[in-house]
Amino acid sequence: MKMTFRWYGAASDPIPLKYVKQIPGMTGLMGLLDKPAGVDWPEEEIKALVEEVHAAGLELEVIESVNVHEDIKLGLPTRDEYIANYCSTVRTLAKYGVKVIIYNFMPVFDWLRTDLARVIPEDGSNSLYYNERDLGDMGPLEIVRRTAEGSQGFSLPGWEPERLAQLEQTLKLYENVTEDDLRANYKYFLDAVVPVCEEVGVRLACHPDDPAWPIFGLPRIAHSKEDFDKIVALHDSPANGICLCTGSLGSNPDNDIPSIIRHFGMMNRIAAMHVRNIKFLGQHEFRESAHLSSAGDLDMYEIMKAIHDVCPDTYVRPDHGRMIWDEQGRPGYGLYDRALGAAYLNGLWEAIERNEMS
Ligand code: DNO
Repeated sequence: MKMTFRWYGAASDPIPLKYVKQIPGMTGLMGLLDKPAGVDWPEEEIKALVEEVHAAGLELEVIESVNVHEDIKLGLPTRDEYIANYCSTVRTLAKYGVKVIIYNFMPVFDWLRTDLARVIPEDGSNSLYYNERDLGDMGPLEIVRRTAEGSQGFSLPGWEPERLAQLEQTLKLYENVTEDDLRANYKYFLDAVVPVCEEVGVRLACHPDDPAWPIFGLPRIAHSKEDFDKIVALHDSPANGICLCTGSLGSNPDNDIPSIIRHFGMMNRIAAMHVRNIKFLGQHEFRESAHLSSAGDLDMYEIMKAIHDVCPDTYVRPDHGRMIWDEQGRPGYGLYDRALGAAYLNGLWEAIERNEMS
């Protein structure tokens, strides 16, 4: 297992790489260049990023994310140009040592919450929160406005303003797109990109829908074991992998996370893991909790044990922390609670390993 940390680049992330390096057991980053979907990432910028990360004593073997252009998901004629750019970016990233590329295939919205700083009454910290009832009252345009407002001035992953500026138009384009259409467009993308990944030694890692159900009537095809069975079958290759996010899939209590990890790990399809805990508050209502098992509803020991048993060499990152100790930062991506999360997950790992040896 390689413990990693999501980092947004020196221009946009208030957390210096030096601090990341000081978290015990941290080996590297899940890093990115802040580029709109569809762009071919320039080699000189990739090179500069890799050098900066290496200079801090960290690795950059995982990129999160290279986003998929909406025209690819919609299957528009313009998709070929964007797919060619995607393939070119894969090649350049591989040249600089990248091994895994995380992305998602969610139409329009990436992750979605109805409150980015919900106060947790027990201890006064705050975290990301979702309540389907609030969403119903809001509608897509309102949620975009509220999310931008709640972001404290930080760019949010998956919420690029230039893309969301065309929200109404994009939502219209999806009106007649079914889940099967989306899956067919997904296959077209994978059939073009996976062979390039195989050639250069990169694995794609598809992030689940977050939350794990359809929203605003949009087709979503990546939120259960059955969905991912279909995705891995779209193009049969270890390079067509999964970024198994425990909190995203885990937002639906019907998803048994340790068993899903075991299922896809045994198929050699887990390319990366996001590990976090969540607290269920009601039907389609949850908040993100501290990583500790007892702080939420997921069994973090069983999750780490499953990783240990079926994909022990994978990349793991602590996911969305709460905001604690009055930290000001990007919602979900502060330093303190994610550092605590990493320390806790490393502790579980050490205990699991020791136990195996005895
Ligand atoms: C949210 C993240 C996601 C993830 C993308 C991958 O915090 O986990 O935005 O990075 O879905 O493309």
